Amino acid sequence: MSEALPKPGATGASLDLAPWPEVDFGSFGPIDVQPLSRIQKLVGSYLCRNWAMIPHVTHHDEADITLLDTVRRRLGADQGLKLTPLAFMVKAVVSGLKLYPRFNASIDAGGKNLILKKYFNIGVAVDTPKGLLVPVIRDADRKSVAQIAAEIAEVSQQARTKGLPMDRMTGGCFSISSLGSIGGTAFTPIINAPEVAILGLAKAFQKPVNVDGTLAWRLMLPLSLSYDHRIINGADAARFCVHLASRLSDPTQMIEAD
Ligand code: CAO
Repeated sequence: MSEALPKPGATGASLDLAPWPEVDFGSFGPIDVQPLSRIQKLVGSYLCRNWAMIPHVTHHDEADITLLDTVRRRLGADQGLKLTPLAFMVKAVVSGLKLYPRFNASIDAGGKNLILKKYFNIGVAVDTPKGLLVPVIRDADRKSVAQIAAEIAEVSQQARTKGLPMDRMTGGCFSISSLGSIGGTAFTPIINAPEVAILGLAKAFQKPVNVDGTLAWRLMLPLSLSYDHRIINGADAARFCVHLASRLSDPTQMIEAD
């Protein structure tokens, strides 16, 4: 059987979808109509494209952040800054991208080449009243955990109050979406094309874990890694998450490396 080779990233394949259902909702009961914001419409079209065109798989794991939680609270108090697990996670992800370069790659628009990036720009999803924005922390490999925390606080505040210019949201290599301050045990984040993976963080929780033969209560952070299965295989996704968990279990190493 001979089949023409598809062009994965070419121009946006036609999906031949059924039309969106047209329903007269008002005929069933009272309703309000709210126009979608410009950001919601724009982000919505990107999400639909990414969900339809990228073969997503989501790998779930947990990281023991018991020590990290103590260290971040002590360091935050000493330095007078808000240090959440997210800033440490940005550093752990950079380390993962260095070890597994296919996570820091993109398929080019023609679908013929894999571009491997040697810079480390990490997108962080921010929930704003007008919709989802993803500012990028540039050169995260050259910033300390404290600098990253300060930048996340500054840029998320700006995103929520004034919005962000395009140049703060471009050039990302890998994104992180943290719902940990709200709740949840796991979710399926949608990859931010042309990136090839995104990490979701749900709410850390206490759990009895076997530590050297003894059951101990540990603070566990749920990780949900969605990856583009054209570029990354499941074994590498599992290794990537194990690496993240290993980095997070030793937070002082991350701080000392700064
Ligand atoms: N588990 C438990 N607690 C967590 C946590 C986790 N995974 N992550 C953060 N927290 C805690 C923080 O430590 C902080 O508590 P303390 O003050 O006691 O330390 C509290 O939750 C609030 O954190 P925060 O949300 O202000 O800060 P952050 O760095 O974790 O996140 C930001 C910043 C901008 C990413 C976040 O505010 C946000 O907008 N998240 C939503 C992202 C989103 O919408 N994603 C979905 C995209 S798809 O629709």
